[in-house]
Amino acid sequence: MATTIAGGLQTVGSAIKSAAVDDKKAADITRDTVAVKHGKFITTDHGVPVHNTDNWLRVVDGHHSGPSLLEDQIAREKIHRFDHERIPERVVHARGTGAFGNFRLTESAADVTSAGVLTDTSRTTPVFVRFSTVQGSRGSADTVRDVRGFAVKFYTDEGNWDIVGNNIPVFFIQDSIKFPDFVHAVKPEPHNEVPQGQTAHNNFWDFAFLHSEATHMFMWAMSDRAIPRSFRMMQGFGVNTFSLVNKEGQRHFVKFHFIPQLGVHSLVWDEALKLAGQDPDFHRKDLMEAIDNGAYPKWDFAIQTIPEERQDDFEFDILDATKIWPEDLVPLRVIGELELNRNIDEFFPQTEQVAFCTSHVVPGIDFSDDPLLQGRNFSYFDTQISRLGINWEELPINRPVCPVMNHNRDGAMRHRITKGTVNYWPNRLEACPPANIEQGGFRSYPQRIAGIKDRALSPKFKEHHNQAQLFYNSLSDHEKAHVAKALSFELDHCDDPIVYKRMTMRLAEIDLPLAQQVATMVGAPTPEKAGKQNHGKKAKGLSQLDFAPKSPTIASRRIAIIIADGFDPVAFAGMKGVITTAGALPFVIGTRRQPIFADGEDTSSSSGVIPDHQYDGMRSTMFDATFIPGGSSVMALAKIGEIRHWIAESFGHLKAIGATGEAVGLVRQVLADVDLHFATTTSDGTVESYGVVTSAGPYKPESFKEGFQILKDST
Ligand code: HDD
Repeated sequence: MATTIAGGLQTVGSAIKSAAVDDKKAADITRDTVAVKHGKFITTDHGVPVHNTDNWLRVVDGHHSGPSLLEDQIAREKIHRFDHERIPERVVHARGTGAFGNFRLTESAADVTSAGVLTDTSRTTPVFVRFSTVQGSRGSADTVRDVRGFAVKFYTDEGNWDIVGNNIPVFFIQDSIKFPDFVHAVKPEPHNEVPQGQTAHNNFWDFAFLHSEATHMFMWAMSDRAIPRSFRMMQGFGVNTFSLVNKEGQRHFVKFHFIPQLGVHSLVWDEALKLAGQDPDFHRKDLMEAIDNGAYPKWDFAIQTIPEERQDDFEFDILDATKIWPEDLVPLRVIGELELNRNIDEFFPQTEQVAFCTSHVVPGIDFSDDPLLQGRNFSYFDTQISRLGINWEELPINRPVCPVMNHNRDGAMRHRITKGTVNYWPNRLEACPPANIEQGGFRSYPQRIAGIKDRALSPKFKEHHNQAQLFYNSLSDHEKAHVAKALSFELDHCDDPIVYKRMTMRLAEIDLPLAQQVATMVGAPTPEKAGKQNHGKKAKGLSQLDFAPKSPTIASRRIAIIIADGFDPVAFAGMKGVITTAGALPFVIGTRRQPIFADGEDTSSSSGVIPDHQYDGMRSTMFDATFIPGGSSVMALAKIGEIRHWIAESFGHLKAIGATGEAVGLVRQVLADVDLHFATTTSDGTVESYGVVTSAGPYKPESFKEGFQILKDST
């Protein structure tokens, strides 16, 4: 916008002598001559300054408002533009949030690829990442139970490379032709467009039963992976099997991984449910707040590779997207780091219009015959055309940073100018020739293939339970308990008995006790015997407990400090200081958003603490922990039901609760039956010991307890 204005000014300015009109000169120039000063005033889209955008042009006589005039090109443009603001939302992954950042290669992978982005450690490659849910519409809530999209656009020197992944390493289906059926089944049902942002309905679970290939994936979707605490604390997976090709032309099959340096953390289900209503934009705000506060989220980038000649060495087909490559069979190799460090400037042009394609690979990276990837490669470009038009790659957010030159022409909204008299190849002028391999031209891997045409998959694709068992067996007890509760919740929302009865039979093929527990909860016949021998195998990297933070921290965690008149200023200042020093974000929650006075302070002065929020505007679910300083304030807090609920709910969500002095008694009172340890603050404000309410539940926020340790050590 500003460049257009400056350009416009340039024209007008040249009529008034100097091209560059600085503010001082501009003051001398009345609005009649140069109507626009460097974009400070509203204009029409055709650049004409507007003096009144609040009234339609109409006939008036000083007493009556007469008819509005069709001639009003300014009002018409404004309404036209409004009427055509919406574009089709994504057919899946409609709800998303994006940010900019960089990818830094830390170890060259030249042994397996020739791609510059994965071999040149001197590079820092700009990226844009969009996180998303799958099922809900563009305006649905962030914290629903769902898979999370994890799409990364690398603007490399050799063109854009898109990894269009999820936070779960496998998928519901093996063959992309099933995708429309899957999406129709998971999305709101055709007769009533219910439910929004949920898989808890007949059609999804009917589909899941009728496609046993979906078993492994729905076990992940029923785990805590599907209710992440933050986009910053979840893994990313390319899911499909791609290929890497090195300079010698050797191929390795590859899977891509993003491992969050903050560790993998989830909400608890009750919290996720409440946040969906209390703060539907929780994850979006969390990412933006962290970046605004300099707590840039980082992920280790890792690859798993299998040399082409070992393709058939596994009990599963390595091209099957419903299967992982267990780490003990195919180790991960960390070769880079992804960091997000810049929030978007405007949502629609960037996050809404960003468009990813699995078919966007750069030389050194290629596809595999993964039947899901093959269909994806067709679908993404196709869907962008209907969403953004054929020239969608000219939009700034989608435009490569390297030169684009070809003989593609025209189409709606084309704005790249390609000068010259030929737009075809070969041509007599040798204009815009292809690049040979040595010049960096992309060459598909010369794979030898043989076989017959048939609608079929290879035999190994027919096994659908081993890895679902491997996943469930590898979970900790409390993660398994959460899976059972999630399945009970989901199937409780299925009112067609055939759906939930058949699903409990499917669960018996994974784990009989799980199936029996869920069947009891949802009123299905209790399965008597396991459908399939459970080999009891486990694997690393499947439980969230395998992903502790690289270095325990409470940085970017949101901590509520609850006060009322008469709070203990030493405890308040002491704890607020160490929380801030540790990089966490303290939010003072008061009984009002007016001055709150410390113990003994003169209430007539205006010196009190101005809280960030008053308690009725917030909920414990929006914070990772709570601290309540002592003081005479506690008597008032003890009488406020919302505050007592805040304490009880925080405990129910297994969160750390800190308290000092009289507040210890309040917390103890509210939570009579648990073991409590509390911070005691000495008179000079140091925290002698620290403490948290530790629930009996296993889900202690280790990183947070460590964080309190940091608070203690840092006082
Ligand atoms: Fe997809 C969007 C991830 C299977 C067809 N998909 C989309 C997005 C993500 C994924 C993260 C949102 C991208 C963004 O933020 O704009 N999709 C996956 C993963 C899959 C997968 C990890 C399984 C491995 N998708 C899949 C299949 C098909 C599609 C099998 C079709 C055959 N996906 C699409 C799409 C979307 C899309 C319809 C809708 C919006 C878009 O492309 O840009 O083309």
